[in-house]
Amino acid sequence: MGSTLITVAPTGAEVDKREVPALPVTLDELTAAAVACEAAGASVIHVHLRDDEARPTLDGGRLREAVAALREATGLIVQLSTGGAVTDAEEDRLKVLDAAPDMASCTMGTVNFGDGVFMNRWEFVVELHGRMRDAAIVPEYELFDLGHLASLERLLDRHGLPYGGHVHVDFVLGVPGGAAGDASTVTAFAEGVRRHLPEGTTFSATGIGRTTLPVMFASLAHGGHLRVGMEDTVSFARRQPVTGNDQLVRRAAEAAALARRPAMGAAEARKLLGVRAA
Ligand code: KMH
Ligand code: ZN
Repeated sequence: MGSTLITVAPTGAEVDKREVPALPVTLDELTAAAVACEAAGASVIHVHLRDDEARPTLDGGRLREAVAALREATGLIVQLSTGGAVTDAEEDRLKVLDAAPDMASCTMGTVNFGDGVFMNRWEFVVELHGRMRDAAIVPEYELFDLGHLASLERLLDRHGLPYGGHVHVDFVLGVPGGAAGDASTVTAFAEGVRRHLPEGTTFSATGIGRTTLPVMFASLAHGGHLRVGMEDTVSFARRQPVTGNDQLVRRAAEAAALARRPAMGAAEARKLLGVRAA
């Protein structure tokens, strides 16, 4: 049955620190969260940074500093977000790769995103895919809608496999404007992966807000992996705010253990994803 890759997305670009004080926004808070999440069972960290006012930033200096700090403090695979915030320019999103992370996200199409639009033009996606391969960075292809799966099939057909040769995708479900966060949607995505993507493709799934649990259980049922974190979920249960990212990772690790697929360590995750040695 194998084991379960758990990715933690501790911060994101949308949650407001003033409303959610436990959100890690400084480098110290991010590093402390990363250490606790690794101990709880995470092997990958999906990183968005904030500035001194806790607003989302893609500042190159801060990104390099964060990559170095996370590598120093943990053995986690460091995955930088190239999605940023919906207001970020394409050029700034491409420059994220200059911070030389192990992995980076690559969203496979444009999607309505609450009241905003998360823009991912085809030419931009092709550019991101190519630059990641040139820089030996492993992509995590983010799929917010079923059409993104068809776009990924087209991308791989026309432009080849990513660095390392392994394809890993994440279903981001329950975004207002994207695919629903429920078990039947996870099934549709998992079927799509099996039918349309290269053999051996792995997937994780993320459910936004209250969809976190149905998506988690459905992904495990399909042999998938998990992504959790305060980027996506800030309530642990009804009227119970999340106390920290490690609380969400611990719950995911418990669910994975119950499914007889315990959380995998970072060394196994590196091998699975084709990420360079630490
Ligand atoms: N913040 C969203 C607009 C990613 O990190 O690649 C995009 C996002 C996806 O979070
Ligand atoms: Zn993100």
